[in-house]
Amino acid sequence: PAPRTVLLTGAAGGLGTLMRDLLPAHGYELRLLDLMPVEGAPDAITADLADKEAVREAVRGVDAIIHLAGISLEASFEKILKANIEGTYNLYEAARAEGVPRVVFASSNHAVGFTPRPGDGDPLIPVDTPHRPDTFYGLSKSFGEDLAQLYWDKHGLETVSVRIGSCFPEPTSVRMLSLWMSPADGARLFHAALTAEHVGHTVVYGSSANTRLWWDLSTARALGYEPRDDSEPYAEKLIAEQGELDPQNEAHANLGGHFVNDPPIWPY
Ligand code: NAI
Ligand code: 15L
Repeated sequence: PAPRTVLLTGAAGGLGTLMRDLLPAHGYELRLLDLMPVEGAPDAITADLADKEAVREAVRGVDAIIHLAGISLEASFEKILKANIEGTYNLYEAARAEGVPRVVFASSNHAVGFTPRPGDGDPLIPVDTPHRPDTFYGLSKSFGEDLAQLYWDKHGLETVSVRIGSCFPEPTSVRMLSLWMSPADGARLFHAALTAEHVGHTVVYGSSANTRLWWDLSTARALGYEPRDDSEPYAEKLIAEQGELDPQNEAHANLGGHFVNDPPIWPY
């Protein structure tokens, strides 16, 4: 049967807030978890992924988990270790112990951020390109994908790892013209990842059907994902404001953009 009750971790964050609005229309009842209180949701679970007991209780009885919680930008290794590496381990261990059959894991383009972006006429980046994290943050997403593979091979717990590009209401940079995932397409992709049969551990890229796409959406489409949006209507204005990407600039030459140079910037 299609999953109905879904635990959404990171529900107070930017993407979590967008998905809280959009996923119920696809037929889901959401159970919410975050370190921070979730505005307008008094029933949300306020817990740290470090709290194994709370995480175990939070996953009990759900049909699937969308795992968004964690540090979403570069930070010190110690902070990334706690929130993203140990936190994701705690979540998978709880899911295994409670028999939750599937996780949709918010991986990131930054797991492969040092991959050169394709130029005109070059092939799109495939999902089996080697991990080339651009930050400790990206490294934690590489780890999460490997953890998902381990829990599939060893325990039969399925995951769709979605290497999200940039999911915001609108693209705000020239780079995002290639990586943008509209919130509505994001909800469509999560829905496909929750309902496709026999996914084992599947890695997909997460974006809309952008004219300037850099990566291959075929594994996402194979789940039943049919993107409807394209960033192209934003192109003229963004290029007029910011100029075309400069291949001589390292922050423009790779998939991960400025993350290849970013110092730890996480505020807490
Ligand atoms: P965000 O930073 O707005 O939200 C993350 C949420 O996780 C926050 O509400 C935070 O309180 C919570 N959190 C952090 N540490 C926690 C812990 N130890 N225990 C419980 N909750 C914790 O990030 P955003 O943009 O909403 O991203 C959500 C997920 O998607 C993140 O895992 C991010 O890495 C990933 N992602 C997002 C992209 C995007 O375009 N928004 C692109 C690629 C990946
Ligand atoms: C990410 O992984 C971040 O979580 C998000 O805030 C954006 O910076 C996005 O990548 C991006 O590369 O645009």
